[in-house]
Amino acid sequence: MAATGTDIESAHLRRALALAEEGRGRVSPNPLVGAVLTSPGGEVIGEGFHARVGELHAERAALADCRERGADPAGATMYLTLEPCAHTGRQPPCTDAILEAGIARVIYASEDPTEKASGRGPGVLRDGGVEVALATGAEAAAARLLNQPFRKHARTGRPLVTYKAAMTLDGRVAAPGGDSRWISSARSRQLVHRRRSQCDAIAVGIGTALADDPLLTARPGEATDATGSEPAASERSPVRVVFDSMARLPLDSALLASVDDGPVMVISSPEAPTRARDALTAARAEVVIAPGPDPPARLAAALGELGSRGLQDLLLEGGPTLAGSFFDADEIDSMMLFVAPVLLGAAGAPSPLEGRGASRIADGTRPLAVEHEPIGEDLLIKARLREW
Ligand code: AOF
Ligand code: ZN
Repeated sequence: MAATGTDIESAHLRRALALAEEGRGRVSPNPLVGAVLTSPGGEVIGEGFHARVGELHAERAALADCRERGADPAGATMYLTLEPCAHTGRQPPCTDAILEAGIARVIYASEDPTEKASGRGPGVLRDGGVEVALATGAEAAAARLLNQPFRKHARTGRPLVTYKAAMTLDGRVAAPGGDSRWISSARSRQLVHRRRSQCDAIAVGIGTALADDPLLTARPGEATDATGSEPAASERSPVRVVFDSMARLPLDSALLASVDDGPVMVISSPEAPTRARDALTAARAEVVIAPGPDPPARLAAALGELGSRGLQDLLLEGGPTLAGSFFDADEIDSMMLFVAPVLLGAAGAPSPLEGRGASRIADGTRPLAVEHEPIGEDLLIKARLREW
């Protein structure tokens, strides 16, 4: 059967999505964007992606590639994973480049929900005589999924929250006394380090900070020993956030001892003793006060503070009490749950979410989508609770 126009469109958009992926971990706070240019005859004459914040947008990268190949972009079709911008930021408007190049047709797979965009680029192009279409279907859904942190941040001012936890086969994240090292295998923990290196911020509650004295740096290349030894931090340093309402983070904690490897932020309540807050500031942590009449309001205020600092992708690493309050406040967008082949069988050992929760199964939260994949002997379950 001959390929239809839609099949061809889908194939170019899938290629653009794959190109966009190449920028992962380097473009924040910008979105991942990929672009493919085809000649009027249907031949691919240029490819590009947004490689790093501050550098060329995917559109201009694809045009540069086209010219490098000695091809002419006039009359071409441009396939994009995101609507082209019409504003001047760190880069000039992509609409200018598209109009100057004489592109005939632009097909984009997702809208840009930021205030400065929101359809302006497609409008400018239509006014300039370019045929513009928003794709639908599987590629459109994939393009939205690609930039969930960017999209939630643009629409709410808060970061996307991914809760990561490792649990036993009987659903516990720690022994009753708090011991949790290690539930998941070295391979799973390495995967978490890679995920850390791609996010903007990593958060834990003060309970976890006191119990585990974690470093929370991204160490994707870490030797996979079981000793818990802590080698030097990698190139990228996500902000390490501690939800610590009474400002109890110890001044000799591993987190504060490593502020030179990555910033530390402490989210405290207005009730925290001023002296404790000042001591944390003196130890070079940024202390943020999250006000509000109740815990959900304080949590929303805290996430708003993170968002206002441009942090879009937050990895929540526990413990279960903090994660439970995120869940109760409807602030968990997705979960990464590692299930390890070990049984505790202990009453009173905590589960991944220790919140108020639901009292009937019928009132439980059903994720929008669940995927699972074996990671060595563990099983990684990814659940998406919300889509932006
Ligand atoms: C990107 N890469 O490929 C496209 C973007 O500060 P600027 O000039 O880099 O602008 C960033 C904004 O441009 C971004 O938030 C998004 O709205 C729009 N499109 N951005 O970084 C791209 N096409
Ligand atoms: Zn642009």
